[in-house]
Amino acid sequence: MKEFFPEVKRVQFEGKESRNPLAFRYYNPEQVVGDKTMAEHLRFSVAYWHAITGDGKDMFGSGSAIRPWDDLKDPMEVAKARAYACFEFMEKMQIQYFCFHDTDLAPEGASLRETFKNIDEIVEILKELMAKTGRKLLWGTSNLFGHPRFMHGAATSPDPKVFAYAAARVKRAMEITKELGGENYVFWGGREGYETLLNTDMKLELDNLARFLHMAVDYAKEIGFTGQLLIEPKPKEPTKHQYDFDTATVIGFLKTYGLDEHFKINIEANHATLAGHTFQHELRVARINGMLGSVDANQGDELLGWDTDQFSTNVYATTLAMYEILLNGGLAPGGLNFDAKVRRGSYEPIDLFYGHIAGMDAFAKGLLVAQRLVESGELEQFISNRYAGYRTGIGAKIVNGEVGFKELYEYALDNDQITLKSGRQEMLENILNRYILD
Ligand code: XUL
Ligand code: CO
Repeated sequence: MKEFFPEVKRVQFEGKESRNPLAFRYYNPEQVVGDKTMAEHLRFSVAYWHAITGDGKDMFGSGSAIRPWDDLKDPMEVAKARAYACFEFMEKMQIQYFCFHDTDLAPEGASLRETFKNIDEIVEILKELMAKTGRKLLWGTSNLFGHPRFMHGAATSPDPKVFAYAAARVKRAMEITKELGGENYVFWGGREGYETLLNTDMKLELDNLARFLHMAVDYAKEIGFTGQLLIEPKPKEPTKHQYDFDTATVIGFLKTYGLDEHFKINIEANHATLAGHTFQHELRVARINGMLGSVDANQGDELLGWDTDQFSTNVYATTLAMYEILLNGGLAPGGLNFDAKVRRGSYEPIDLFYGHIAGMDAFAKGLLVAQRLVESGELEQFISNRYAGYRTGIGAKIVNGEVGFKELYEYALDNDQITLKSGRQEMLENILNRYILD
């Protein structure tokens, strides 16, 4: 078998003194952190669409990437080469999982039947490679946004034929995910949103989106797909307003339509930024609602208002993310999927390695810091003390539902002298820095 990335051998852990840019300085898969190995905590995944299919094209220019299959002309031959290259990449990066959209795997055919045939051919290769290497599928999904047929949405399209077409794609993508032992199935509402309310029946679109997801739940049950179903929130791009705006919006939507017991959330860091939230905020909202399912690990640029999908290098953010993930008891069956692409100027194959190494080390370091933070209990202790008033006296009565406005009115009349306490934000920020820097 052809070696696609001969310039890189297996990327190994060399420790923080290493100056080898093709080594891990923090990610040591077998190292035990708390009750699990790093590999078990982090569950890294390669995003097929960025790492393998992506070619560096953007709104202003064509693909810039040099890839080892560039000499191949036949699109199916390219698709096959990519499948083998993906497994070589995972092997060399020590990454156990991958994720894909149906369309990442193979070119669209002239008909839906032909498209499925193309995809099936690649799925057979993936199956073989998975059996041979022990690599696993974190999640599958269907791309219901790229083709012009989805210009007005998929499940929220005004045209029921598009709704049906989208259903057929999800049906097949879910079957494939099951066939490959996928541990989750993701719904990112690509074009499920609107450009203007002047032409939009918002109520029908939302009702239809819920109908579509109910059908997906029913079908998963019918075929015995037991993986976790996930929704990935995003506030804008490509539509001006996406219905899955952020975690809180998605949870409200799921509850409104009786879907909440069937879905969890796949949180993407850059989507949090676009929604005006921190990554940690989105993780916290999902966690406290028991709905933190998986993570699309990347980061945005704080000076740019669009989805830049960069590799995570911000250790402050990865630390706080891993802190939420540890308090969640982990992510499994979810994981950390690098929904991240190298910059257009980083056009050489080796840049794919540098990108993933940067992200994996940033999360490994974040995990190590977060574990010490959780073990010390320093932050949780502060929070617990801050709310101590709710464990005794009138606070306990409020929490236990023993008082209403009448009783609180009487209480307030006799207790109107209030002594406030500092929130100590700067002290806490410095404590966090101590854990990161020491
Ligand atoms: C788009 C995005 C998608 C989803 C899967 O912003 O994040 O790649 O992760 O469709
Ligand atoms: Co994503």
